Amino acid sequence: MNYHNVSFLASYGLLKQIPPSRRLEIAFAGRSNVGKSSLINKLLGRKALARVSAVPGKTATINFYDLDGAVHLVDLPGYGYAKVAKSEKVRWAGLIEGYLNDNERDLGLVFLLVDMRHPPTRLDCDMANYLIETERPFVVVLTKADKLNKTEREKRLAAIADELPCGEQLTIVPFSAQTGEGVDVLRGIIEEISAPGESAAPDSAE
Ligand SMILES: Nc1nc2c(ncn2[C@@H]2O[C@H](COP(=O)(O)OP(=O)(O)OP(=O)(O)O)[C@@H](O)[C@H]2O)c(=O)[nH]1
Ligand SMILES: [Mg+2]
Repeated sequence: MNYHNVSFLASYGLLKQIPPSRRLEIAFAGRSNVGKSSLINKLLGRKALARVSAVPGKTATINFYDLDGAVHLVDLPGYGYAKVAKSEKVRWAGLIEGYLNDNERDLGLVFLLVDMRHPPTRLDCDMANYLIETERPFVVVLTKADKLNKTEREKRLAAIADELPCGEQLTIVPFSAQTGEGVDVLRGIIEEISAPGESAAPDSAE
């Protein structure tokens, strides 16, 4: 997989605008400000392909990115941002659920991002439950790992499996968009999904 061959494809604000899948899709879900856009940029080695902001609630659309003509990465709007108008929340929820619920889509995996500094929120657990109920395979990514010291990190890693529904059965990956921790692991997972059985070791994923 060539991680330098990436491009922005399109943004959609309404479910009905989204065309049928043209490639295998991998989606990124998580609460607003958890680091979805930063993770996509880090994964694709680009500073600002996906828009990042200090102000939560920035990704108000579903954004599609092409990775080497092989996979489409799908940046979903963040949930749970209190300061967004109710009508916007309803529109976002419609987008997220409508996308995840569409069985016609070629959705290979969802990365569910959870802020590593805190226990998962109620909405994070609702999302995990939703993915379990709809039988969507997903991997949990613990974001902003650079912000924890060693003790905090170990504490969160020990606790998380008990805090998430079916946590014991989940793959859980610590990640930092700042240090690059976890990038190789996520790339390895993406390779495995896009070419099952042919996956190279994460080291050679460049
Ligand atoms: N220290 C640190 N900060 C991060 C990391 N990832 C994201 N951030 C910061 O967290 C803030 C939100 O990041 P985004 O990537 O925009 O988050 P998002 O999930 O896309 O947010 P929405 O689009 O609002 O849903 C920004 O200020 C980022 O710089 C990380 O791994 N480490
Ligand atoms: Mg975003």
